[in-house]
Amino acid sequence: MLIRRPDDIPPDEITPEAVYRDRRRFLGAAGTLGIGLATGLVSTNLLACAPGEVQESAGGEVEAGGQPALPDEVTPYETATTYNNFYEFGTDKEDPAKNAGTLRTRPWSVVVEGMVKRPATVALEDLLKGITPVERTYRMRCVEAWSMVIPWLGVPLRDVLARVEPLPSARFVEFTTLYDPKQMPGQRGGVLPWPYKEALRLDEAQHPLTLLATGMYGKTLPNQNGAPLRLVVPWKYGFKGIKSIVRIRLTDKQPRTTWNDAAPSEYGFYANVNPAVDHPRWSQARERRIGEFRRRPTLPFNGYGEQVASLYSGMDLRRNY
Ligand SMILES: Nc1nc2c(c(=O)[nH]1)N[C@H]1C(S)=C(S)[C@@H](COP(=O)(O)O)O[C@H]1N2
Ligand SMILES: [Mo]
Repeated sequence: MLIRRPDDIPPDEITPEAVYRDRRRFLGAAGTLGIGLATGLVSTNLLACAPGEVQESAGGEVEAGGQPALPDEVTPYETATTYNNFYEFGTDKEDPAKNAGTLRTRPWSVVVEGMVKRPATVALEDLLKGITPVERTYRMRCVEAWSMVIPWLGVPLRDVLARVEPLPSARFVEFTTLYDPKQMPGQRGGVLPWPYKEALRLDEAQHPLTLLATGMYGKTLPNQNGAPLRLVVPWKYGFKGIKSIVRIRLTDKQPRTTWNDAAPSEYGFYANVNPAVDHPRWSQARERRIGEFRRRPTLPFNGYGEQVASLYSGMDLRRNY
């Protein structure tokens, strides 16, 4: 059964009619000015998180006319499944859709280990059995300054954690992607240290917005999107959303994470979406919603601040980026 919770993008925010009319008018205006398209093309060339030349559009942006938040429309399925970051299958956006067919997602087992009362190696179905699935439509903001809106299917990570019972000493949760260069050709090269790893603080992992996704758009997760199990943390940059998870480990020490290891000055552990903290090589103030021509302002915590900002009270979010 699909349940919509209030922490989704509220349906009236997905396409409020008045704003939608406004937006069409606005897009029309941008087109007439002939600058929206140029901005879009520049953003399309953003290289993935890897070191490389990233160009900021040169003064071609139009402000949102004082409108605080633009409407969110669900990104077309075709787009969300053909424009991907999944370096295990190549570094170009179209590579995962072309190459991820070699990933065998069944059978799939997950190791849950470390500081838990009930460590286990279980078939994915058993890990999730009995947990009420949810459907949540979330904005997804890549650190490369593009974004989408994706309806996920999955379970709250907190429900899975409750099942394995974290010990009182546990403070972090680490996730690991499958390592198998036969199935994942990108792992034969050294573009990243393999296997891909990510981690959350335990309270972030237990936040009700945090999902383990098994599907999107009402269907099973396509391989290129991280089948059969991927993390979704909507207030953080997309690279925290680790794909094809085989291991979940609870620990008392902050785990190392792949992008932070690869480029510590560019990608932090927290990676909360923050328009006020630029990436060293580009601005994070705006983003290109895939399918739109002009950039829109990036929202603090990707628009989920009301729900999650309290997790970070008292923390310096410039230092803990
Ligand atoms: N294992 C693994 N997980 C990963 C990545 C990756 O390269 N390998 N890329 C990350 C990045 S940078 C982003 S933006 C999202 C992209 O998810 P999507 O392709 O489903 O949109 O996946 C994240 N998870
Ligand atoms: Mo990303």
